[in-house]
Amino acid sequence: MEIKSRQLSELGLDQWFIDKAGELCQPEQRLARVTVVDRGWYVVSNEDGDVSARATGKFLHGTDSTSDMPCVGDWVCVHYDSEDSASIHMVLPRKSFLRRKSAGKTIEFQMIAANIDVAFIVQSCHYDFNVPRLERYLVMASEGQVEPVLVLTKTDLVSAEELAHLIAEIRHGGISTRIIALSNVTGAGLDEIRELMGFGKTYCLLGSSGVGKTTLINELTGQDTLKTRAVSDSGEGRHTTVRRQLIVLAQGAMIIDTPGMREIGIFAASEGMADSFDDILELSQCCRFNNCSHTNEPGCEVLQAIQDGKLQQDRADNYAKLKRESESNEASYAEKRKKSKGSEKGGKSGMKHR
Ligand SMILES: Nc1nc2c(ncn2[C@@H]2O[C@H](COP(=O)(O)OP(=O)(O)OP(=O)(O)O)[C@@H](O)[C@H]2O)c(=O)[nH]1
Ligand SMILES: [Mg+2]
Ligand SMILES: [Zn+2]
Repeated sequence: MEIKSRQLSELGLDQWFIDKAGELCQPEQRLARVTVVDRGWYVVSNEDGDVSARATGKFLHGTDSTSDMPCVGDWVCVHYDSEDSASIHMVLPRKSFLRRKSAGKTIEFQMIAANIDVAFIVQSCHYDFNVPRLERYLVMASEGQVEPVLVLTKTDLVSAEELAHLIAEIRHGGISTRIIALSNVTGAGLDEIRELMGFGKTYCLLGSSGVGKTTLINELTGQDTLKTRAVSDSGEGRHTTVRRQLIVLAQGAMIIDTPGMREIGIFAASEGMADSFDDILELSQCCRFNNCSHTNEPGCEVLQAIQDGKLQQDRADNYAKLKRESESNEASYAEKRKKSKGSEKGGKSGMKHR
C-alpha cells in the first residue's frame, strides 16, 4: 500500500498510524480519515480529496458493538470504488477517543470522535453553566486519553464580575483545567484559541446545544462554513448541528463539530474518575476501611476533609454519584455482554447493532 505521508500529515497522520496501516490495510486499499459521519454514511478524506463512503457488509458483519463502527476522526482502510465513492474495510486502532453511554436502557457506547488531541468542553456563561456537568465531560476526556480545555462562551452576556465568579466557582470545585473565556460576538478569547491550536492536531468541541460550538468554528474559518441557529428565550438550544464533521482550518489544525448533548452517561470511567477526582481518591487511601463509601463510616478521611472545610460537600456528592453511575453501567454492560456471548454460541445470525 502506498502512503503519501507528507500530505496525509495535514490530516493528522503520524508514524503510529502508518505502522498500523502497514499491518492492517490490504495492498489495494488506501488510508483515509473519516471527516463526516451522518447516520450510516461517511465522508473519507485523504491527499486526493473527499469522497462519500459506506462501510462494507463484511465489515458490518464483523463488528459486534456500535463503538467499533467508523466515527469521525478515525483512520480507515478504504477501497475507492469509483472517483467519488469509497468503501470502508477496516478501522485502525484509536489512539484516543471521546465516547458516552448511549441514551436509553441498554448499554451501548456511542463514539463521539476518535484520535483527538484536545477536547474543548464548551459551556455558556449564560443559562448553561453547570460545574457537575463540566466534571462529567472532564471524566469523559480523561477516560479517552484526550486533553481537556474549558471554554466559557457568551461572555458578552455577563459582566466581568459575573465571569470572574463563574471561574472562581470552577476553581473552587477543585478543577484546575485551563479555562478560556470566549465571546463569539466581541471576539474576545478567539486569539487565545487560535494560538493554542497546532498544525496537524485535532480538536473536538463538546457541549450542550446552543452554547456556540458551531459559531466558534465559523469564527475560526472566517466564514459561515456551518449552519447555526438562534437559541430560544429560555436559553435552550434546539440541536442545529446534526452531524459530526471534521474541518481543516487554514493554519493546519483540525476541529470537529458535534451536535449538542442532552445526556452524557459515564461508563467504565474508573480511570477517568481517578484523574478528575484525584483529591478524593488520595483522601480515601487513608480511610480506615478499604471499601469505604465515604457516607457514614468511622475513620473516613473524605468526611473529615468535608468537616474541616478542605473539601466541598458538593464535590464529594458528585463524586459519589458518578462513581455509582459508572459502577452500575459497568455491571449492566458486563451482564449484557455475557448474555450476548451466550446467544452467539448458536451461530452468528448476522444481527447488527443499530
Ligand atoms: N451573545 C452571544 N451569542 C452567541 C455566542 N456564540 C454563539 N452565540 C449564539 O448562540 C446561538 C447558538 O449557537 P450555535 O453555534 O448554533 O450553537 P451550537 O453549540 O453549535 O448548538 P448545536 O449545534 O445545537 O449543538 C446562535 O444564535 C449564536 O449566534 C456568543 O459568544 N455570544
Ligand atoms: Mg452546532
Ligand atoms: Zn471514606
